[in-house]
Amino acid sequence: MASLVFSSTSASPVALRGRPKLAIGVAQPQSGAGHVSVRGKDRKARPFITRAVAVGKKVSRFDDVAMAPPDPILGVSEAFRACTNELKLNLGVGAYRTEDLQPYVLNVVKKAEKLMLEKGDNKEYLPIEGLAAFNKATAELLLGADNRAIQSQRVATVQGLSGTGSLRLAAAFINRYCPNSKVLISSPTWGNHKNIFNDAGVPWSEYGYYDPKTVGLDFEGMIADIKAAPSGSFILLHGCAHNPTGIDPTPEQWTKIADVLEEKGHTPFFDVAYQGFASGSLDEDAHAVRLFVERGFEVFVAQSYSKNLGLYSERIGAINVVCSSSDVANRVKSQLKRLARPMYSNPPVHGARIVANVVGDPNLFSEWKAEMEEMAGRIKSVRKRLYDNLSQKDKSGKDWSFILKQIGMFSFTGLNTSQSGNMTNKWHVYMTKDGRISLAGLSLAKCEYLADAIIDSYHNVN
Ligand code: PLA
Repeated sequence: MASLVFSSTSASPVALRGRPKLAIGVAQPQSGAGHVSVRGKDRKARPFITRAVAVGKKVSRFDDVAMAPPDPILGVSEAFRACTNELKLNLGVGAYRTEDLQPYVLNVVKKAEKLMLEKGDNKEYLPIEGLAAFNKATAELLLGADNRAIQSQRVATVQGLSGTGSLRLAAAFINRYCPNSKVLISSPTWGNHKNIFNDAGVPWSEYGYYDPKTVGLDFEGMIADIKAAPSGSFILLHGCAHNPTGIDPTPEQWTKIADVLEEKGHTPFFDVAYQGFASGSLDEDAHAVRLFVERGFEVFVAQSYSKNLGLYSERIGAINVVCSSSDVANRVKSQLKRLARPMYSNPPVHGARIVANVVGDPNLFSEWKAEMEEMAGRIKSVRKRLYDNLSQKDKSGKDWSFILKQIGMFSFTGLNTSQSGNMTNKWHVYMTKDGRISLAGLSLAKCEYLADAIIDSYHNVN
């Protein structure tokens, strides 16, 4: 089918200023804004042919497609790549860099890949639900191998296209099977959550989370909003290392959150994108999820191996639905598979094999834990250095200690949109407009420069 049409009804081609004349083109419906048959229905054709005649310009049926704005997070990396200033620093996307600011492939990943090559694994399709060894490993990593929900086969696990794809699959499930429920997301949250639920047609609203006055958790607001939500809502919670704030509830606060969810008959929906990356311990970072499972909730959990195994581009993660019985889990899993099949058919195998090999081999597993601690440790040390530099250099008396209290990859600086703009325009520090910086992309050597940029932006820009 022709996607470009040319004037076909005009007697003579119209010359565009300075451009060659257009050829008389492909035959199209002759009646101007006529009718075309689309899947048996008569639909009114767009009047683009008429316009083409009027201006004599080559037109596309996609003329009305507007330019999409750059992605607020991944668009920052594009802008960074285009910048030629040698001082430039990319603190936009949450991607781990070495002290030399180079991407890092974990040694355990290289070892697992070597083993895979030696074994000569084939490239056959995976089942729709993914690699069995991966699904087993990922649920055990999340809940603990001896978890009763796993032992009683109450967990429906489906390999997903990393965290994002797993969240999207769960959102499609909610849309199909809980069509009258809404999802509550924290304010603020990872920017893509809203896109995911919007595209899946799941209504959402926000619950209070961040208190700008204390640069801490607005626990009262959070509880009040969760209480006020219609019973049976899904409450999206960040399992650990809340993005973008870096502020997590304490264990006592998690217990209270669970009380309210129980009272209201809400379903917890965890996004676990940073297990092991927040504290350096896989078990510690799974505390909240395990608490809810232990208390008998049915729980959704999306997992990602982008950060903790550095498998960003392998797109490996999972959606787990902890159900009240193995029978329900079987049915839920069958429907997740049914949703996945027309979307992407079945998931990619490479990352799944890496995870299964690393978790399944005791030596590689302990090596992984050591590497993860090292990565988490490097982030903690730049966090400390940045705080030291800010406190020493800023003579205004401002308290920067909130930076030390935040955990995970990010720091939420409290800089507003124009201050963040100054960071980029004047200092070539690329970051998201919400004031978030990825400490995983910062080196000790660059902390002082960053502190100067923050102090200037904070005090000299409104
Ligand atoms: N959930 C949260 C809370 C995240 O922060 C991210 C990634 C994901 C899910 C999805 O990651 P995945 O699909 O790669 O598994 N957030 C990043 C990258 C690190 C991004 O925006 O895609 C971020 O910079 O916020």
